[in-house]
Amino acid sequence: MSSRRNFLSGLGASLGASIAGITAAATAASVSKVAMAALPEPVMQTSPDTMPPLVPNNGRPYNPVVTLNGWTLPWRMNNGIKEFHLVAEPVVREMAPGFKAHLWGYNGQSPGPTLEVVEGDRVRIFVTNKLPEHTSVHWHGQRLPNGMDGVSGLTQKSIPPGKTFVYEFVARRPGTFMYHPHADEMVQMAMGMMGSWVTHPKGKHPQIDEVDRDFVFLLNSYDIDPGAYTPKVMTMLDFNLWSWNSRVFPGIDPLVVRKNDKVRIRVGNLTMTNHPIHIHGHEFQVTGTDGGPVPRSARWPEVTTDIAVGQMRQIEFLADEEGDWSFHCHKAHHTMNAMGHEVPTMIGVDHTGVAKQINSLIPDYMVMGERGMADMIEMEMPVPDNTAPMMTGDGPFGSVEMGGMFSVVKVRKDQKPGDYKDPGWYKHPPGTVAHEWTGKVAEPVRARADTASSKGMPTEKKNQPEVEVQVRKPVGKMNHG
Ligand SMILES: [Cu+2]
Repeated sequence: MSSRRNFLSGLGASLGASIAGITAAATAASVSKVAMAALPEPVMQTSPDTMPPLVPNNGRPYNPVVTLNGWTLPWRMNNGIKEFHLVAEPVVREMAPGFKAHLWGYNGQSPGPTLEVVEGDRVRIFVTNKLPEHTSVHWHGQRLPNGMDGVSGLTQKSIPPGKTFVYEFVARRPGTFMYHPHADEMVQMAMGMMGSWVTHPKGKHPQIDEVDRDFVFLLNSYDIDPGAYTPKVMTMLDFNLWSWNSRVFPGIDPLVVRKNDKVRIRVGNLTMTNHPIHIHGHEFQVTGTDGGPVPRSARWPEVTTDIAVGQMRQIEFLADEEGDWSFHCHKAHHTMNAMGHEVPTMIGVDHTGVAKQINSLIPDYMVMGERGMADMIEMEMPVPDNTAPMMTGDGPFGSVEMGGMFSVVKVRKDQKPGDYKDPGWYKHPPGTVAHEWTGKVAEPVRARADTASSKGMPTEKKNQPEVEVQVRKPVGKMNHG
């Protein structure tokens, strides 16, 4: 507690004598009039784990969301206004076990906490800037007075370092939103400044279903060299870490649901490219965007939905198939962690002899990727300290060979109501797992090149060389957008 007071006293004289009266948001009921006149004490989060949903204990009731590897910011009620306190500051974010990044965020983490309110709520948000440069907060997707829109220079002065600004508006429209700076945007978003916002409907809504599980997270990306801690902020497209809420698999928690739960997942994209988000074993519908609920007549089934830059999508499905179902971005290089981009394709190249010769010069030299790249995972290649494994995650059958934007939806029938602890790996019923065929295997019949014309195939085939010639593309910087 004293460290928080010290933190606040560092904000300068403007708070003055009222500091002693500031109380945590959780004990709002006992806060004195003097304290109410000051801004609420900021609530900080030190853990990157998925926090249990924050059940509201005042204001209109709602079914709270689960922020994947994140949390919801507590508020205090002040004369009917919901008051939040965001602190923009440098943070250390554990992106995966053993891999920490020096980012910028809010209230101790990147992304910042989720803000949850109810349609019609009047909301007041204090934003304290502890960054070394100015900032602002834009409330993406909201209906609000123009001067509350958070665009530095256009609708407000930016918030200088050390100062606190206040935003206030009514959350007019229910839905899924996000917040991020609109000041030195490229740098501040590349450093991890963003957060989710959910406005729950104030009662039964014709286009918004009640669900049992309601998840939210943001897609983000970083360019951090192996062994380094700080993102390269000038990177435009060539990012090497593709994350959900600033976590990479296997650091992303599973989405645990009970069999036959109705599940909603809200996803916002604050990277610089699109992400086709894909689920296994179920079909979903896109039930909403950051523009609001999709009319029921305009919904259709999908197993993948593309989320463009700056877009949000709300997907919903009935979790009626038990198992451990992959849930991931379908761009294959977005389910990989930090890798060198200039690795030539070696599949099919015979290195016999070459490696031996090089070994006499460089004893530790080894050839990578002759048979694909899967070998590299289990070889435990030496990597610099503080580097996320390129693709990994141990499953019950071996390495999952995934990193980045990947998680698992765990559907279980024996999970107790209200208990969403990680149940471990799915225990497949006997006879329901793909397995090796041990019977006779027939050799496939193939057309031979010299008999191709007699089988009605194009005659040019005759002139094809026996060995396929590999043409290697020029090696260089490629855009991985
Ligand atoms: Cu992607």
